[in-house]
Amino acid sequence: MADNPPTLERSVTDIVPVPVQAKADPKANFTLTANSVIRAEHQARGVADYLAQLLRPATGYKLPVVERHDKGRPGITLQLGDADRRLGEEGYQLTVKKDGVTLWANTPKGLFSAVQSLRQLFPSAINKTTVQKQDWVVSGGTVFDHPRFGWRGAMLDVARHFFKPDQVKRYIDQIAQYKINTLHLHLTDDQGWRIEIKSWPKLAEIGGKTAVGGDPGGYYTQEQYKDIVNYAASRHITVVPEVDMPGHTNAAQASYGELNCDGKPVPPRTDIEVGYSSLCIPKPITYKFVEDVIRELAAITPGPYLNIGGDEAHSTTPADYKTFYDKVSPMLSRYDKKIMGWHNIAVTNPPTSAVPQYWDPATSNADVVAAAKRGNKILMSPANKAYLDMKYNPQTPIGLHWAGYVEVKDAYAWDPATYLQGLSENQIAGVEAPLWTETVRTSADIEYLAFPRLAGAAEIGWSPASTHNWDNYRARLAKQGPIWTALGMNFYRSPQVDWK
Ligand code: TNX
Repeated sequence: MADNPPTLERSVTDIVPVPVQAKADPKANFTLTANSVIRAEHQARGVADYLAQLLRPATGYKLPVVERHDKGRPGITLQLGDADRRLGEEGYQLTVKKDGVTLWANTPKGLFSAVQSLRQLFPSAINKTTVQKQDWVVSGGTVFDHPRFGWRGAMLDVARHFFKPDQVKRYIDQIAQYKINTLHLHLTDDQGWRIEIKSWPKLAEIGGKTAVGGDPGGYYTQEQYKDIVNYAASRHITVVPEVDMPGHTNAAQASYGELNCDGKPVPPRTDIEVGYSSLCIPKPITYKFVEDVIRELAAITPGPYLNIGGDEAHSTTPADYKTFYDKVSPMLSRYDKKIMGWHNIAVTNPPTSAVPQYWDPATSNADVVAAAKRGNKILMSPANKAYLDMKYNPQTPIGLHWAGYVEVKDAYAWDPATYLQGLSENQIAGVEAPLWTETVRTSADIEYLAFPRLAGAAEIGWSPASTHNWDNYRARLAKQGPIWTALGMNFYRSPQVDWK
């Protein structure tokens, strides 16, 4: 071994999202070898197996998961419980020393966060799926880390374009790297209905057939949806399903004539207009339909929230909008779920457990501030900062630009706690980065728009405001590029970042 420690690709101070505290120690680098083990007690076994699965393909090592007190061989120890209280549920401590790595957290979720940080301390080639002949040196040092906000989300619109379960899982794995803990699935819209509802089978059979521009549609059976939810849970990600209403409902209205005031099904639509559709507010069957959907969706969704839409209901009068939610909002608690919805629902005086998601670029909104004063926590997704479907610049081949061009710096340079006038940090649930898919057709398209901007949203949601610094961020972001390349991911090589 050489006297000088090797220069590694990243150190603990390069982690994205940047940790609360990190201290690099190049003399404490650890080398993973064919002899290494992963030590974990029973309840940390799931995270240990996940870590082993991440490290085995590229190293070709066995990396057996053994009992925590099995001290025979060097390796990575997952220590669960009795960690610093400031770490909360999702925080962790990470120590890399010459003789081993220790991850310590109060919960398996915290250990999972630690694993995501640890991955970044390995050479990027650790992410390849075939055996690489090289040394596996982990950057030495210590990390003490916990999130600023509890809700750090990504949304995928599977309605405008349909993405198969494997594509959704691929995205889940990608967002998990940045400690995103919520996946909001936009399951229904004018152009497609993507979830099997057994009591209304034509929603999927007819409404599932279409997609934007005449592209192939599709839908998830309830079994497939549950499988996605379980996969997300294995990555400590909670799924929030959205059924958009009372607008954005053309696919449902094309499937069932009874959902229209005139009793006739509307023609399916595959263009990208918004604001023309509405459920028929006076008809009782509308509420039978909504309740059936909520009941079935609640039964297959273990997470606490269902998203009941509420955006751009331009064809529903304000009075009808209020009538609609007065009937629909109480349904959620009947099925033991809390409401998530677009911020427009703030005018309907939802229960304080509801989370309105703020999407407007405007920096003031009296209705949302009033909801926050009543006790609702607000999820921040201002379109000019957080929307992953906005083009980066006029040359970006896919994406929209109604909220402006959103370069990597724009997506990073904002503070969720101060963005909306009149709100303060404790009124914010967190940050979500939505990806609408009018122009997005493939996984490569998803990745091109989400990366690098999703990493920025994740850092804003996780890291302390005091760490916010563009120059520091862009230098760390540059070092994520080789990881994405090793993972076979597409990403936008923004000229704002000096990619290695
Ligand atoms: C607005 S903002 C929408 C979506 C579109 C998106 C495109 C909001 C809650 N709704 O229907 O897909 O813009 O960027």
